[in-house]
Amino acid sequence: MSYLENEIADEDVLIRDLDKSEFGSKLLFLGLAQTGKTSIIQVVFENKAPETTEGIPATVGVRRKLVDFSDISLNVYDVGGQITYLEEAFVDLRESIFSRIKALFFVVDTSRHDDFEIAKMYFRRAIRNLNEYSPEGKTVVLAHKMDLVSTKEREKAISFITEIFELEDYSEVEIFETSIYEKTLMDAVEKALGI
Ligand SMILES: Nc1nc2c(ncn2[C@@H]2O[C@H](COP(=O)(O)OP(=O)(O)O)[C@@H](O)[C@H]2O)c(=O)[nH]1
Ligand SMILES: [Mg+2]
Repeated sequence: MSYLENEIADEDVLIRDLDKSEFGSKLLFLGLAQTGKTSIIQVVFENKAPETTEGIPATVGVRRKLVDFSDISLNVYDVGGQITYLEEAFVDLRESIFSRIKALFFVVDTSRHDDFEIAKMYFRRAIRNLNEYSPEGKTVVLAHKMDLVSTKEREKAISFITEIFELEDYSEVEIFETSIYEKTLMDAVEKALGI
């Protein structure tokens, strides 16, 4: 078995294997590597315990999972955060990735200030693609790993990301503080989905 096959769990498929006839609402998780996208998906949609996400392998390419969440069928897309996968998502796979999206979750590791500028660049590209292919789609920014920020610094952290990402230019975009170890994560996902 090749390294790549080894990485792919049974229920996963690479996006290249998809046909267009998918059902369920589509959610897209985007963000730089190691920000917590796959962990969020496992905790929220697969009922995994947060601790079990420590050391999960980096996501290869784009992965899709069909899940049931609060009686809704959802197609959850997890885009590997390495720059090559992001670039592929924004170029070759652009239309299939960004079409028919109900909600885009842009995940930021709140504790890694040095990455905010490059994250912002991908955020803006994501918004442009969403506007083009899924103008009805909702965008939320998850200021994630908030457990690593002290309670009194959290508000400041949200303001900082809001400022760097220039979120005041995107009145329809909401930002939520989240952590896989806190209830905030489920609250944010439910709000984004209008549940
Ligand atoms: N402290 C903390 N660590 C997290 C959180 N979410 C994910 N992680 C950890 O961050 C690392 C990278 O997560 P992963 O889901 O692989 O990131 P991805 O590359 O964006 O898919 C893992 O060790 C996770 O356990 C969080 O809310 N708080
Ligand atoms: Mg991942």
